[in-house]
Amino acid sequence: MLPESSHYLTAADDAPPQAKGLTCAVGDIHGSLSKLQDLVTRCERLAAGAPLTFVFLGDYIDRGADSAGVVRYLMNLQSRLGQMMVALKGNHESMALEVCDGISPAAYWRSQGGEATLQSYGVARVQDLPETNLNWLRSLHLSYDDGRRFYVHAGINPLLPLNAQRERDLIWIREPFLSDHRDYGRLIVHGHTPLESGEPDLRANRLNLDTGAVFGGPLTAALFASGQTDPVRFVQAG
Ligand SMILES: [Mn+2]
Repeated sequence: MLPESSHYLTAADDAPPQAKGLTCAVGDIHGSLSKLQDLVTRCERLAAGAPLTFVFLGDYIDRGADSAGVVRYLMNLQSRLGQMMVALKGNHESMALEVCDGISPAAYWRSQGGEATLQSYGVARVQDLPETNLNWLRSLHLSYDDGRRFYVHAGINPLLPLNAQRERDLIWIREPFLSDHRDYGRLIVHGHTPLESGEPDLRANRLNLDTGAVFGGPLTAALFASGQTDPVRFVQAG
């Protein structure tokens, strides 16, 4: 057990190079293609040519109408942006891959929105998704640290250091993370737990960007500048 004082990373510990320019973090999409296109366009317009890194927080598929379109759009964006785009893995991508690999039965995932994903691809089984799409889903990252903020799908386990987190917590956790008030040395930027208000939830130690785009809310992005930790503004679509 580490002493409390060294429990979390501080800005000086293993700090990666600070992201230059702007960073745009995008909450849970769940097949909401038109909101995604609209949001990306707005963020690029706001950046006005300054270097802009996109960080997508996961849950691209399931529940919504066009998961196939969302995955294709993000794959194309990745081709265009290269290292200026980071795509994280959500629990819905994880569930789909576990079904694909025979680790989990299909029934639970299908009942959690997977059925809509299969329909959008026009296939009966997740194994029949295009190989390029499955490979892209497998390539997703679990977290991204820009030196001021730690980006994940769901949150972190407050009892573990940021560099020793477990996959299951990063993509599934709600409590005790959501009620934890400790300073982790980074602002935790996450989604996964929809906010009925339709507004992002900025706390001292975390920022939730899941404004329930697939449940009728907007899709939300936070725009960060390199010189400060809290977002400089929010951008919403839909
Ligand atoms: Mn989720």
